[in-house]
Amino acid sequence: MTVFKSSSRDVPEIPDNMDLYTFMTEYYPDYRFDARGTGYALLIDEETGQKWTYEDTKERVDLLAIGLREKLGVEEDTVVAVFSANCVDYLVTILACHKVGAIVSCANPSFQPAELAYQLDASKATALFVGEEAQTEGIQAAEKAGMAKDHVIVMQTPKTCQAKGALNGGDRRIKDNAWALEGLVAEGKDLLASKGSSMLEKSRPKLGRGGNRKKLAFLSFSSGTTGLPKGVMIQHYAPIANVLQNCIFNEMKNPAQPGDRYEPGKDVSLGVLPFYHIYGLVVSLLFTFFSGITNVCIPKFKGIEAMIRTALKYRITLWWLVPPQVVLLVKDPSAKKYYSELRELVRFLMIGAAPLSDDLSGRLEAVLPGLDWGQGWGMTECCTVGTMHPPKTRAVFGSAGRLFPNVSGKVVNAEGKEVGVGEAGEFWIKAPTVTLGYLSNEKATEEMWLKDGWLRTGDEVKFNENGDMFIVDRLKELIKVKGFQVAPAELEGWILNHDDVADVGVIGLPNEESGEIPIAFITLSASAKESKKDVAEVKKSVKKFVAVNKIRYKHLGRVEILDAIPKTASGKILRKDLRVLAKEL
Ligand code: AYL
Repeated sequence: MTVFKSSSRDVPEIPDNMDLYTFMTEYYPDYRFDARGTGYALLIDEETGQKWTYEDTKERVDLLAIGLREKLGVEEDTVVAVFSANCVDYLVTILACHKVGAIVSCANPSFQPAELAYQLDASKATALFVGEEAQTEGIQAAEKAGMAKDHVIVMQTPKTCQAKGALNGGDRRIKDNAWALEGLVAEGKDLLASKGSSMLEKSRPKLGRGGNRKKLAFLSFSSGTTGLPKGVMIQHYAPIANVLQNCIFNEMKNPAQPGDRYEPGKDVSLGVLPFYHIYGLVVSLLFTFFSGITNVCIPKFKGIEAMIRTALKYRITLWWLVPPQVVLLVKDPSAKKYYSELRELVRFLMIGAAPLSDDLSGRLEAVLPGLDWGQGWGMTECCTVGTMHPPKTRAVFGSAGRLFPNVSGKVVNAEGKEVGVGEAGEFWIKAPTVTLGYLSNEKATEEMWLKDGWLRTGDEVKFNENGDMFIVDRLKELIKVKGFQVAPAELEGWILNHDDVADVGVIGLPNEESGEIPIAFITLSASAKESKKDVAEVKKSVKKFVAVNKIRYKHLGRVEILDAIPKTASGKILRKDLRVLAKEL
């Protein structure tokens, strides 16, 4: 029996008696940089230039919390969805919800209304924050999900609000009776002035007997090993632990002795990964804010050259990317063009969320020699990072890094045997960040969350003698396109609604630019056969059927027609056989 242990020192203390709002604003271990009173911006909006210092952020959180509670009745365990591109108010929104005890469910801001409505339904959200750019879709989805119109809050930028007068006590609502975020902040301000400071403390979240280990902070969606996207129940303790693990693993001793990888108070972070996804949320937003690292919030990835220019403009030292962005980076002439500036500026580039090939790692080193980069592995179900490439060492090609502090791992082979160094099997993880399971889905929860605290990851890995973990394969159904999750079951369920389709199986095939791309195998319906439909037309029509209803990264690369979808006796799709067929066709 081999249990792999972290070689890093443990986090000295992971507080279990506070919610995330309190942790971010009041918890100061000796290795935390104190950004209070420094006057510099911690959050900057790349597009509008809007800046929030630590104090601005805290004040907005406190006022918004009052507005949410008093005007919308958001309270203990209300689920609030956030549907917005990265912006300076993303964190404000989350922490304000936590301050009144609500649970936050973040959604991809490019979702089609039906995709968002699914999440609103599944999470039972009763209020929704929508980014200014996503207003139309957000309001449509809220309607579809039967949400009250005045429970939609539009996150207009303060500049837009100023132009419309909301900041000056003007119209605090916008079209369809939805609130402007700024309007709720203004309501909070008025209430504070008229009723006094009791407004600030009126409803701190009640943690109950389980402390923050049982109190939910987020419902993030993930399909896990099989089936449709499900709400992962993330307790406050999990992101708190992951933020602290990041600090300790990266050797942040104390502000006077900054770690080798991060210099709190000086570093600037690239906020290009979407904050709705667990990687962007915990690492590039919560960890940086906690550590006094300025975050430049980038609402949309506009290509490599634009990203580099932003990095140079704001002196961004810490980069977090997914492999498909690295593919673009190594191919883009601007990487070479700005090499010397980047070499000077970039302190660390972390890559994660999908496989990074040795070939791509080699190309990265060839294009940007001397750059400190490394991989991390993470998973929504274990509230983000489980392994990371350690500081002060050169990246090990192919490795997703070493176990994080307080984390143990097991490798379990196909026969259910725990294996040792050099042998491959499923990665099981035990960590303080392991979440509580899937909302309203005991069966799927029991399959992954084992009784003795281990979480089955569905990833096949092996460890070498130094503790470096290598991802060998993905055992679960999940497809990863540009680092985003695509659940085959979701596409299959949708494609079955197409008149020409009798049965369907979806798999992911490797693709250089996206990592993977979904392809669908279908069988023709009786009516399609009878009418002798042109198969090329059917394939085109199925592709379009997906394209008009699903977010871009779920679109099909190919459609193939079979006589029958290969299945086991119990009706499970044999995806391995489909993969072989995909190569032959
Ligand atoms: P989810 N290499 C290969 N596959 C990976 C890697 C990696 N480095 N990282 C994540 N995956 C796959 O929930 C793997 O199959 O979370 C894993 O089970 O969207 C699945 O993605 C989880 O997908 C960080 C911080 C990565 C966060 C993350 C990713 C969180 C993605 C590294 O440092």
